[in-house]
Amino acid sequence: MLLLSVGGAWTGVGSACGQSVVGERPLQIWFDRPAPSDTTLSLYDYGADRYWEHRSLPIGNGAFGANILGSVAIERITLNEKTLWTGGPNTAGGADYYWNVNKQSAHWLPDIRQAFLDGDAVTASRITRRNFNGLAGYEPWSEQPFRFGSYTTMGEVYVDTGIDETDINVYKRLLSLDSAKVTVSFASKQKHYRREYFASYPDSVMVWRFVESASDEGVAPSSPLRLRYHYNPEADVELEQVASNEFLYRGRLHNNAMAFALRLYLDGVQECHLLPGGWIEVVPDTSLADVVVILAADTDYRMNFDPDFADAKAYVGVDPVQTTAVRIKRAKSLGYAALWERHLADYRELFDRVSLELNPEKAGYVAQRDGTAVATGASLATLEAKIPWALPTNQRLERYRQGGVDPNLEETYFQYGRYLMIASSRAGTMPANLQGLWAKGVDGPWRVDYHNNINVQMNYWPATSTNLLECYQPLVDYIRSLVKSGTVTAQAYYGARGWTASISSNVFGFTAPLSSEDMSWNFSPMAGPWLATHLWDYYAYSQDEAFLRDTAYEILAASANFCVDYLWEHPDGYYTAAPSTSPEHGPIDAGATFVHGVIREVLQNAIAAYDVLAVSGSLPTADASDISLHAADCAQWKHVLEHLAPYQVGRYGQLQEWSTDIDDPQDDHRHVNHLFGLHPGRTLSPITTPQLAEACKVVLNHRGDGATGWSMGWKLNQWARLHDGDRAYSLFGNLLKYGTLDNLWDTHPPFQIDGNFGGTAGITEMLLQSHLGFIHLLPALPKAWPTGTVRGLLAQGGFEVDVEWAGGVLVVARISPRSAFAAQTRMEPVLRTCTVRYGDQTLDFPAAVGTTYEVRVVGDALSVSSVSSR
Ligand code: FUC
Repeated sequence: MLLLSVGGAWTGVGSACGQSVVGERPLQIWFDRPAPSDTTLSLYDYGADRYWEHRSLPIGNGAFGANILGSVAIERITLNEKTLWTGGPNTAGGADYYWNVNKQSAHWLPDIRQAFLDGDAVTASRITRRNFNGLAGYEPWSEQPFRFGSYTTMGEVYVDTGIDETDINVYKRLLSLDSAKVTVSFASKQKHYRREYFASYPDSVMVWRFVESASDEGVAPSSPLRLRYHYNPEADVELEQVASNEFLYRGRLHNNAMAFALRLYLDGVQECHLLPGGWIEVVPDTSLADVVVILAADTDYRMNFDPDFADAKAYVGVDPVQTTAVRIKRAKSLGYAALWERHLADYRELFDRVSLELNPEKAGYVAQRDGTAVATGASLATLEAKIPWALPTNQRLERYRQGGVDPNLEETYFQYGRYLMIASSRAGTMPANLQGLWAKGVDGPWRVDYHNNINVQMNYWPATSTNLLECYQPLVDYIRSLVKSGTVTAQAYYGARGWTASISSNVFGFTAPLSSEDMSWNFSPMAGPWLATHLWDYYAYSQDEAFLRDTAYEILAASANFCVDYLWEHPDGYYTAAPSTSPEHGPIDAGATFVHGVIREVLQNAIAAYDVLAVSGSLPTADASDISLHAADCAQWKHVLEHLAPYQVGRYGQLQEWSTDIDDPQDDHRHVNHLFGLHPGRTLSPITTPQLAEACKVVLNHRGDGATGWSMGWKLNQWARLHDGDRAYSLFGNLLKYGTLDNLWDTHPPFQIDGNFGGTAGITEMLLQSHLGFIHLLPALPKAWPTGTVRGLLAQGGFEVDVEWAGGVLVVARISPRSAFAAQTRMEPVLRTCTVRYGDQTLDFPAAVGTTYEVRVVGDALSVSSVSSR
């Protein structure tokens, strides 16, 4: 292993510990300073824990996650379980109270519409404000008991190591994206220490390992470790020593009696004692190589797609004492080495599908490869310049902010979004929330909820295009969890068929508006339809027809029906969204562009889904008459789509946000929802609607290139869809420079994960787009990335795509039609037509699963120059 002494820290560039080998570019986030050993931070004040927010490193298995602070004397690890929520039907208010959240307001719609016809927007707005809110408050103090609830911490564990932290050197706290493991290593008084942390999806446990020694073959710590669980103060928790080296914490939240359990098993120990103050003393077996702590956590929450509205326990159905016992028992029998191997295999199977290399000639690794920089004793500055990952991430980021070029940091940011997706969204639990999985307090920003007017949707943009379809499953389940209650909401407010949701949701199927009369954010009937578009997206990438038939179609069709019923047939002949808004500013409108954009998308998706299933004869039917009902629905969707209020261009040449031309060019609001049709939708584009695309550009110029993290992430995607690579790159640069914390978490502020996912999706959009029915290669390549390779991206239509470019132009694209995601359930067509576009050139060719097609520019034209089977 090659060791470089950089900035007082030892930087391993070897193959041990899951790090990449010399010559490859490691994907890692690391710091050379420990967090202070502070055990006084309150779980009530989520904003005060700056180290947690800026410098901790997250791990997770989709459900159970942690942040590693890497403090020396007393290690601090924050814990989260994704379903640990207050609120829901099991508060003291009971099920009736929980579900009684919708107002019966549909009968007000004619009055609002009449007021608009009378030119009386004030009355229209007043009626909407008073009647289109809901009954449940959004703040924990707004009602008793608090029923919307909040995602809440699982607590923290302190590990008192007894190490003197006054004299530490070669400290390193490193998250390897290549292996999904955090390593904390340092030396103190001639002794080396190493700790390793990972969260395993296949075995549903988290594993911590404590070693004394710098090498892989360590020895167990020579002094006892003392552990203490600092639990959620809004819960009752009991500790039981279930075996000499196994401890069980049983908890129950005060608000809704949700039960949870945390189980700790200590391997490689001589004995454990309970000490006063809740400390567990662990005496290592010094004849062994390490002390390993295996943790399992769970709650009594169960997902429910068909909740009984009278049942307070509709979401209760798991015994966490039992599930954690089973997991620990199994993990014990596997042991550390097998747990590690199984975790690594599972993680790499997903993560390694996509690689990205930007400007390799500038990234330093070529110069480093032969080791001459080290051998010739090059100065530290030379080394740092050539090997940017030898710098701690906070210093790299600072250098990037000052204009430093660092393509490997950009790649790392891209891959970090994929890492965070794998760590926070695996099948069997709820989707990634506002902070993914990692929330610090009893309560958090916006309840750390599911925000449906951009945030949860943005979280899932990269799951499809960056080849992580398995991670999409929690979003699908979340959407399913909203349908039954959303049907009640659709009826109550709009007298509509179908279902919808509103601005915020939780893990208990909440779909009503909240109680605030601030309609700028709280009027959000497009939440449901926007979510429904994700079902089609999943099909478009996966080509999983069984999914379309069995899961998606009815939900999507019901959403299209909701849109049809919600629309107002205006006397001018257009179907118009009234009342409507464009989040989260401006008036109540009679036809906000955002709403029409979403409806256009849902109707198109529903029609396309109908066509797919009608052709294969698999429309869901209980009896024969259902076929004609489906056909009638589809005819209505087509009719409404043809008569939907059109996009309008205003006096500045801008795509109008509102039904009238009131846009303010000074308005730099973070939301750009009226460009929904440009991105994530597909009804606006420079290719199909060039004039309207120009109008989108005007909007983005007005809005500017700053904003909150997620907003920069969105505008990056939108500039990419406008095929302006340099502008997209400058938005990406702004996101990384001004919307990113030292640990590369996106910040709103505070930490909010959507921008990470939006950033990863946006980089993908710069290199590959496929939303218009063809594979568009390098649609927005910036000058800053003249050379590069991306491998393993997915394109709609069921293709996997690699692209190589040099000198700013395409070298070759390799396109492989994939088997349908759930191939066993689908009839595989022998050939699919693949349409590829590069610049102004397009090429069609028949493509077969199992074959890879190489596309190049030959002369002035595109051609499939070679074909290989794989
Ligand atoms: C949306 C945004 C806010 C914030 C919140 C969680 O409402 O407008 O900026 O991101 O979600």
